[in-house]
Amino acid sequence: MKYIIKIALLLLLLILSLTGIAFANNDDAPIAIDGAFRDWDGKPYIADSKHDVKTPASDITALSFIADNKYLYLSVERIAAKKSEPWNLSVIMINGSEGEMYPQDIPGYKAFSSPQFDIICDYNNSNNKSKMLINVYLDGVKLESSFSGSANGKNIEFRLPLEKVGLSGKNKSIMFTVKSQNDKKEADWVPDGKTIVVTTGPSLWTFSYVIFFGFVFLVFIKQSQTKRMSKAPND
Ligand SMILES: [Ca+2]
Ligand SMILES: [Ca+2]
Repeated sequence: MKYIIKIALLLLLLILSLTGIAFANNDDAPIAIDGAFRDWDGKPYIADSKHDVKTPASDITALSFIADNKYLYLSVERIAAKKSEPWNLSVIMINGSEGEMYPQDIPGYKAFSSPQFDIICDYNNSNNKSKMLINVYLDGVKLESSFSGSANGKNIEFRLPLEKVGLSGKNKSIMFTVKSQNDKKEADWVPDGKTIVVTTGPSLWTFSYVIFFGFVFLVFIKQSQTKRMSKAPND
């Protein structure tokens, strides 16, 4: 019996050490998409390695995230940017159920399909970095557009409408990962080989954590198999 308790405690410790756990306030619209970044203080945050891609403008150093029942809010920081260097990000909605399913090829992860948001930023012929227009696309359709970059060109914030990928509503788990890419076909993934999970409200606390892709993949596959099985009698 003692042995079983010991094993259970060890397992618990292992799980706790594998997951970075963060709590965050989930008031209505927790973030203003306005190019001011103070509202991200105390929100869940992941640091990413510097120099894991050669191009500084594509090299993500930090990602902050939070969700309410309608949107996933993200703030991204990169290592450096020269004048008018574009951002080119994709947010892979791992458990998204609506929108076009794109085949995903993520390092350390089995091939699967899911919807993705694409974030294309455009300086609108201006050298003033805070005048950068940040556009959110899904399947080639522009859904959001805002001037929400920092003046030094290193930070942007934006929000993704969860309804479009079937993940809006109360107490939904949202699983995602972010890719920064460029014309030289370099890609910086955040987080590396793991996925981010955020739970929507309505509780005052949003639960968010990072887990290994493999584990998420297993859960995800199991869920879709269960769905398929429960659908089968109607086919
Ligand atoms: Ca803001
Ligand atoms: Ca990086």
